[in-house]
Amino acid sequence: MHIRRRRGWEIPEALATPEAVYLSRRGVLGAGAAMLAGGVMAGPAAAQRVGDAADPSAGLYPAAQNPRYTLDRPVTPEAKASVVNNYYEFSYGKNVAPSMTRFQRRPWLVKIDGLVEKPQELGIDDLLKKVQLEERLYRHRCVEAWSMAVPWTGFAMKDLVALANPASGAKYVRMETFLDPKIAPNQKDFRYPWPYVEGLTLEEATNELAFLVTGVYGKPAPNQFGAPLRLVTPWKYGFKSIKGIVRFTFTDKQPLSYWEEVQGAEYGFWANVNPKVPHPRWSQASEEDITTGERRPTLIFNGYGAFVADLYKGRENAKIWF
Ligand SMILES: Nc1nc2c(c(=O)[nH]1)N[C@H]1C(S)=C(S)[C@@H](COP(=O)(O)O)O[C@H]1N2
Ligand SMILES: [Mo]
Repeated sequence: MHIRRRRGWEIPEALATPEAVYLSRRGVLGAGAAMLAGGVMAGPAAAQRVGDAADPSAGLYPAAQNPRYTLDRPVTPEAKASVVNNYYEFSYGKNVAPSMTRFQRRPWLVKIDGLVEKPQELGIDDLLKKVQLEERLYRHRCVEAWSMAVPWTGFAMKDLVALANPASGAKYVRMETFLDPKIAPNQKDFRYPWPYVEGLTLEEATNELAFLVTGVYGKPAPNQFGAPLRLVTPWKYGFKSIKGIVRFTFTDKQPLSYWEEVQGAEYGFWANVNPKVPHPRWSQASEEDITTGERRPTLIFNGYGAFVADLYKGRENAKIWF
């Protein structure tokens, strides 16, 4: 006999009202983006060094939405999500964009090395030609106990893993953010171990949820979201979702991640969302919606257990929760 249980991604999307507003705006955004792309094409020099306003990949947006990933809450308005960010290289506060004036998203080289068939280095626009962009609506839960819901655009991380062709000994992917203190002022702050580093097991990296993000809200991601390439792992706390990635290293050793190095007693490698395991200094039982201020109960694996719980079978009592 079948007992049909609702799974995380089957939560009715009808609850997501502002999303309808956002979707109806997409047509307009798309047209604007196409015009920008035209402007960039007109001047080859401009296409090499671009900031927030123009992006040579703008013509790839908006990408089709994958209906498999639905929300149980409204999409966070872009105006809000754009001013509540974490990007320590630029600011220890939440409004990061004003500190990113020197950041340039092109040229942007991505290195793939370590235990791979053949190390490669490719420009972000060449990488974009090898993958299929899609839009996904994901919940986003910061370890600081706030949350939002974001329409990300990107590609499945398993496609990058396939491109890398890791050797049989590879067990982890280590990711690194760019390092340039002239551009990111806080990288001069020697209290912190720059560059930002994160890591996933190969099983996690090839799980369908692991998403490499290039855009948000139907257009190339504004700088503060981690343009031109960042990770999103929605079942983990937000600090796992490393921004401004320039390097993927396949390795047999568990990477030491940035926050683990800063404060290992409070932040670990796994960082799976669990309402029952408090941070040493605060509860994780509930979270605050950054738009409405409403508190809602936090869900185990941030509500994505149907996708990822199997990855951790038999390890529920291990340190996989921080
Ligand atoms: N390179 C880098 N990546 C980073 C961070 C950072 O400070 N530097 N902050 C992390 C944290 S704590 C969170 S919650 C998310 C925030 O992503 P958002 O600004 O898109 O909401 O980015 C993560 N990625
Ligand atoms: Mo975070």
